[in-house]
Amino acid sequence: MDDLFGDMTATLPKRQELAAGAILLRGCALPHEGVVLAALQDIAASAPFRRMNTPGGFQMSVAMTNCGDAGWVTDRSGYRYDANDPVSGKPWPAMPDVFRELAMSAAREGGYPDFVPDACLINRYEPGARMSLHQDKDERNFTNPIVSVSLGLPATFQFGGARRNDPVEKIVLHHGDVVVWGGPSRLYYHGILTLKDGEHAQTGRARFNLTFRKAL
Ligand code: MD3
Ligand code: FE
Repeated sequence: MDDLFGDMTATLPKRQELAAGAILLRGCALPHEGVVLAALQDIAASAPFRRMNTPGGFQMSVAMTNCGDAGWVTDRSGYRYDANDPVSGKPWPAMPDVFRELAMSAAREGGYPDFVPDACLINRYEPGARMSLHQDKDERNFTNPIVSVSLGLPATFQFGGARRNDPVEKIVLHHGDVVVWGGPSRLYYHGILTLKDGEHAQTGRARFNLTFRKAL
């Protein structure tokens, strides 16, 4: 193993099973924060963050963009993956190698050696933004995990079970934390509580979350 991330298995990050098949890798992205944030800036320069509208007609408080072969979008007609950015009409920016490598390395760590993401949804939370309890089910094959990378301000993440009314647990996700959501947890309800104000040395008054998916 001689790739950039090969040493990640040597320096095993602290791992914690949050739920069946959900593995938290604390600080897993910290060695790569610089290159990841630089790549994120490049993506946002060609596909700017925007607050999308839900099918129900509400504007999301979280601003989003995407990279990869497909990007998650929502508007009055529904939720879906699209190869093109609806704002520019052009394909989403390519997924940077450092993104794919980070996601694959974490997935391997979490027990998914075959995971190859084709989509990365990038969420930007400013103070006051939140994401209400939902399931991620717009992807074609739920045997693939989702890998999430948190950067910047901390946020309280909320996750329940397979049913909306299942009891929820809360956990604070910090800069550099990575979670692999596979197995039963893949379809668990989850959300992010209202982001508190703060200042982060790398991201300022914001939290970014990257979710790597196999959408197609
Ligand atoms: C559990 N994002 O983009 S990341 C989302 O922090 C989303 O921006 C949140 O929920 C965020 O859909 C949560 C953690 C996460 C991501 C995907 C999951 C948890 C998940 C998919 C299934 C189960
Ligand atoms: Fe989600």
